[in-house]
Amino acid sequence: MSNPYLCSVLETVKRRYPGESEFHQAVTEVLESLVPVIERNKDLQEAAILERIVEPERQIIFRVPWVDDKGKVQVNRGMRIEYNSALGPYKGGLRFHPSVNTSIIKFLGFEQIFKNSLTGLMMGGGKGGADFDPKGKSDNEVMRFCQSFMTELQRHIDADTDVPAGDIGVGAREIGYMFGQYRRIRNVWHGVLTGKGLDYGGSLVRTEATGYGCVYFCDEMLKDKKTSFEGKTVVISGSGNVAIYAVEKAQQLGGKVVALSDSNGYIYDPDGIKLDIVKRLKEVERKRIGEYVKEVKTAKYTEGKGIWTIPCDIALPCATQNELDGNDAKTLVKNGVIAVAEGANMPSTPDAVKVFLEAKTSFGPGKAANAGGVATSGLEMAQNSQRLAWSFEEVDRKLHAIMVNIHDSAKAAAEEYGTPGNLVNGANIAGFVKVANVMKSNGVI
Ligand code: NDP
Ligand code: 2IT
Repeated sequence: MSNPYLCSVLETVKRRYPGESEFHQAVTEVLESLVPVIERNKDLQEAAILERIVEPERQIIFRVPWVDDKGKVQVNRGMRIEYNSALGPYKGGLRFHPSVNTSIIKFLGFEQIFKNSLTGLMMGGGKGGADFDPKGKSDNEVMRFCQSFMTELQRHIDADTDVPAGDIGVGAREIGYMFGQYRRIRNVWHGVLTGKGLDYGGSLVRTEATGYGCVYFCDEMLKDKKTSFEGKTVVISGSGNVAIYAVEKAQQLGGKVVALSDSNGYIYDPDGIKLDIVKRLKEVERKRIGEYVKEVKTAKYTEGKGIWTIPCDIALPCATQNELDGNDAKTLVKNGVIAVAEGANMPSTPDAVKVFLEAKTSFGPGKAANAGGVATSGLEMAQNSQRLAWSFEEVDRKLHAIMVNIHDSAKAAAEEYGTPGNLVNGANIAGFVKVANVMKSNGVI
């Protein structure tokens, strides 16, 4: 990085949080994008905006004890990083996955600040989770875990303070159990979580929102290239919430989705993925994606990594961080990929991002391309405050408008600051400027 001030901010982060590689990666990318902003606006340095924005406002780490079905006491580690509340209540998901640690939750919370700012809604940034693995647990075990987790978390959150939602390993079932426990302990009924069931305050389109939003964003990038999803071959990684609804919208727009994956392997269906089968396997039966080939004989399952070797026009990484590296990116480019939009958070490594940008592949970074989920959470909060529920069409129309707006503001910021077409810089800058302005107006806090 060329700017000594930004270098010193990054050094402080690394010294204060040694070994937190995902967190360092996310901060480095944002700071690199901000070089021209800092050089043009000296007042940001005087107000120490960067030193303040990289340090979370509050970090809560807690023990989560629970009893499994065999009567054995289990202990997990829960956390919530309340990162930045300049634009509104802390907002961001909860991740339940054995890999969860402070580096991963801080990287996600940091990204969330800029993502939420890009939505144009009034939401600060936060993230939380636990190193709990819902896989293979009974519903009762998941319920007891969620109740124990919320018994501690409830003292830190509120509808106007911090509003968690889902992420990896946290879907409608987990949100339901956590909402129930919150209501029981606090004796209030309000929209303290988003992603709720439709019969208790959830919003239509929230389930679909991240996947749909990612495809809407990608469609805007394709329009800039005077093309569309129609007739394109699409590869989507993951087979969870984001991936499933990215498939649905890509298919609605005329794309042919040929592959999906999970952490064990990937399926390839040259005739196009049959989404009704995937939804049943994943959403109802909670099975592995490999089971698909038992029902669709023309499809093939391959153990391990390798989904990015499948030739495609459009790639949508929708699984997890750093799932697509420099070599994968080179393979995709060699095979003629024209657009990559990140449904997951930080799925492309820095090397991969470099390859895409150099090859002039249209590249939509996660904090812009996957903002549809949190944006629709913002719409859920608005409906809860009004005590009203909007129609599917109305929420979808608002989501679409937000995604178009995010694309256009990232594109405009990239141009304004001298890197036209670079939506990584554009998203980081457009997201940052709003938060920085509020932090300046609100004084040193
Ligand atoms: P789900 O838990 O529904 O699905 C996650 C999917 O990713 C599964 O197919 C899972 O496979 C796969 N996956 C998870 N970890 C790994 C890993 N280490 N290696 C390979 N595959 C892995 O989560 P979501 O679909 O909600 O989340 C997917 C991504 O989207 C995450 O990066 C999340 O942060 C991001 N995101 C989610 C939003 C939302 O609204 N849900 C909003 C914005 C971003 P397996 O079953 O084998 O673990
Ligand atoms: O990464 C994300 O934006 C999410 N997991 C969704 C957060 C939210 O509050 O809906």
